[in-house]
Amino acid sequence: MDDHRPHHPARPADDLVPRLPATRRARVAMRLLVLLPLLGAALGVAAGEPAPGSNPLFRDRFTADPAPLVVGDRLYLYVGHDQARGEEMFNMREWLVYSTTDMKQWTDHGPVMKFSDFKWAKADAWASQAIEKDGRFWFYTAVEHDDTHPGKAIGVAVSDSPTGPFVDAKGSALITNQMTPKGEHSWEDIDPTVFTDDDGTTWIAWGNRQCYIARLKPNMIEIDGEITEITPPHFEEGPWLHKRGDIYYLTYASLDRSDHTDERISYATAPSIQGPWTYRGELTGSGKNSFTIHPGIAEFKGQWYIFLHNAALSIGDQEGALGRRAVTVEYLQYNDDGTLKPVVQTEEGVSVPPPR
Ligand code: FUB
Repeated sequence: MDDHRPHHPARPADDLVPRLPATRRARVAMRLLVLLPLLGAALGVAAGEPAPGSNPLFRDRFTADPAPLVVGDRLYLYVGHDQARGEEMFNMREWLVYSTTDMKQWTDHGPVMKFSDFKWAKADAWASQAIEKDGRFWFYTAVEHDDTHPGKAIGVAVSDSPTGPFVDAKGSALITNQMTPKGEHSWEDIDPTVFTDDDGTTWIAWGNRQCYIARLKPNMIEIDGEITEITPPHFEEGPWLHKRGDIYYLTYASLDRSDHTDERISYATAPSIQGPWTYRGELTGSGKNSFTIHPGIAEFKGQWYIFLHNAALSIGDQEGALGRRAVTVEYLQYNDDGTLKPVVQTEEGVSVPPPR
């Protein structure tokens, strides 16, 4: 995939003065080393501090599965809290939310809910998404159901505020593994994405290996009618529904097992939420050091963004890993025909202007 970024501000000082004699280059490089911190200070960036808006977004905790929600002039970002230690695979017990008004400075609102707030769930605060409807906030979550309905399940919680706290809105799972008998594995029913169409109908899509979609009733806590399978090519998990203009987008974590071993992001488009969906290919490469990757898309103040995660962050003696990920953000740009421009995952993130 081509890097369509016009420049790379993190070039080493040596590259900036390649044609000067060695002693002169050393002197110029020394001056740059002295001047760069002063320039940073003038721009309000402390020495050694990443520029606001650069990746990963949060560096004091491991975060994964980003899900943005715009409310008024603020963008809220719901994430899973990765707490795996050592060789542990996943250890996710709660969801966190952060918010921003400028995509550079973030406010940490802390945990909004734990998996244990669903009395019928026994583990795993996995990928989730919040949506606003009729002035309330509905949080659709992936968790592990207790032994009455073995396997992963989808719950729905509600709050009067985007920062929670969220409480179980139904008292039982919205979707259980038993409702989608095709899948042969127990984690088929994960990663809900919710989307309200122009006619006011809210849809929920989800899945692992199989991707499903269904209408929600206006009460937001019941499926309305049939569950339909819409699995696009190489679908693995993490679907995200959005619409721009007349085009519907289904963006997801894909795994082309003939070609690579870590997930990438791919997408499909459709003229209607009910399809037909046309596969449009890969949008990103893999997340650094990470088997998983997960898309969350939003338009905010006239600019489109895609949130992702990788495993490039270390905190203390804990290095990035499958269960220690870090959320990132990149600009999302469209071609004139509505297809998406390839997204390159960068350290600069949105600390630099969008590519032209
Ligand atoms: O974070 C746990 C699981 O890993 C999510 O539900 C998947 O999307 C993958 O990111």
